[in-house]
Amino acid sequence: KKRVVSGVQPTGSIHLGNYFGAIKNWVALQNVYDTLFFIVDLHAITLPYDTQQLSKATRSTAAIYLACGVDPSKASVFVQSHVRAHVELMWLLSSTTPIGWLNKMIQFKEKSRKAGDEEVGIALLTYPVLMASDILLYQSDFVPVGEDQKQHLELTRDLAERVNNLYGGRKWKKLGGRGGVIVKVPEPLIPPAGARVMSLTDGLSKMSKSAPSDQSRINILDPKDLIANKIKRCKTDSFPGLEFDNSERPECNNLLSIYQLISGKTKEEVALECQNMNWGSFKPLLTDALIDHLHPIQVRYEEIMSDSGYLDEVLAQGARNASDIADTTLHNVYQAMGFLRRQ
Ligand code: AQP
Repeated sequence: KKRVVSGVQPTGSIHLGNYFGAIKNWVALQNVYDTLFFIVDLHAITLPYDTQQLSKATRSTAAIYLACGVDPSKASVFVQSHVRAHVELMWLLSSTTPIGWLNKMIQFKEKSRKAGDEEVGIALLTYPVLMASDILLYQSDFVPVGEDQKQHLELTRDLAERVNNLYGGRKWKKLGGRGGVIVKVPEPLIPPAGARVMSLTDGLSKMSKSAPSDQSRINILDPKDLIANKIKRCKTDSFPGLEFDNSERPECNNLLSIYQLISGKTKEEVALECQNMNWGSFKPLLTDALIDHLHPIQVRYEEIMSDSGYLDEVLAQGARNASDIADTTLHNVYQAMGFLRRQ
């Protein structure tokens, strides 16, 4: 089976964007591929964060994966920091990563500009090397990537080729390595169209955990009343009727897209159903569809969170599975790079 890896940061509330852009797709992928889904807690410390919240958010994110349908009998679910090899391989890869490659990363430029120089740790710059380590450790064939992660995956691919070229020579072959491939070069898996969910308060920005206003997103765990309130107050326009793909109506396009995703209907069905509606009739429809879809997930989430033994066991088993694969790659990289083998 081909292998797929992916993860979400435990940096805040998991929202509809994370759900449709990542977690919901994993549920389909786990039936086809050998899958590893992790909670990327080591990435969550690249910007200032609350130490009181990190472990809670990590557990909660894991429970959300399961509540959304990720099945630990099919996929390995684990916490990134529980598999030491991630940080270790990162150091080895760091020696091979030209700093110029990192300086070009758009996300670094944007996030560091927002945070200000005194707040920016070097981890924000070297974050893509950790991401490369997350992927290469597992010899992944495919990585699901949204638009904003494409550049980082490209760097991962370049880095894999560089490692294979630099260290995949005679010594590696003498050790039994074949074809100079120490780490597999991964391919992007482009998510289904329309999976980019935009903010409720600005149809041109993506829905995001780090946006200051909670009104801008629907979180997976939002109670009914809050969902109703957020939809009631979300940004709309005063054009007649409702339509997709009118560049002057980004909010309308986004709300219809959310309705399409959450109801499982086709774009054509939604366009037809809503073309003559006004906001007063559409908003209750969208609210009900959101509540109907999220309620069962929330019930499962509560069940999972109330049985901490179960969640701990899932994460422990996931970390064992992941470590088995990761340790082999790490060992190979050490060997290929010429380190003295521990006896
Ligand atoms: N609005 C979105 N629409 C579709 N997909 C999205 N993702 C995030 N926002 C949207 C996808 O969710 C996964 C989790 O990514 P992450 O935890 O690394 O966070 P992120 O990409 O930086 O996005 P967030 O959740 O909005 O966090 P902040 O505010 O920190 O930027 C990824 O697969 C991502 O594509």
